[in-house]
Amino acid sequence: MPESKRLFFAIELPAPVQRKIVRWRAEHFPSEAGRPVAAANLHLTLAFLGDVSVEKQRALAAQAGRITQPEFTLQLDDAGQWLRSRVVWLGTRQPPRGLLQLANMLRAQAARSGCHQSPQPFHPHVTLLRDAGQAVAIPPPGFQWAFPVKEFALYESVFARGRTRYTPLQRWTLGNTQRNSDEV
Ligand code: 2AM
Repeated sequence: MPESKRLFFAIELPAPVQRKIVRWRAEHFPSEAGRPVAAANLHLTLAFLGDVSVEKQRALAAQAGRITQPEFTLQLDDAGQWLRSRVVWLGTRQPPRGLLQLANMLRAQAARSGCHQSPQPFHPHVTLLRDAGQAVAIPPPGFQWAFPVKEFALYESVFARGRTRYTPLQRWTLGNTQRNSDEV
């Protein structure tokens, strides 16, 4: 069988934001609420690709490299739970246009390359707890953690020894105005 990897495009969270999230989560959710996502695995998915062959990975990476999108600021100021997917998440009340455009482009490229895309609209979120099948009280986020997003990454998801680890394989910089102006 040809080698394939489980891949997705995502935004990395800065380590200080990951630490703040973990502290906030520990203060507000009892351990039985769900399975906490490890700090280093906290991220915001832009497009899920599924199991992808080496050739398709190359093609998707080349297409991602052609995206020219401005940087934007992401503000985590919302939280909720989806009982159907059994997750508790953090999100943003007003997703910046740059975030939506970036996700739409990556999702469209993925669909054109034959990666099945969920028919659900993109709802930017950072999953905090998994297996959260019972409704839990979601405290109003007493925070407004904002950080600049200057790049996005292609991640591999590997499950080994009972743990999932997300590893960035490749990164692309946003706000490549030089390339834009070169094309003019
Ligand atoms: P989740 O956090 O909402 O579960 C790696 O698994 C990332 O890809 C996670 O952020 C996960 O979203 C997302 N993901 C996994 N399976 C997916 C699917 N079938 N459709 C869309 N996103 C998926």
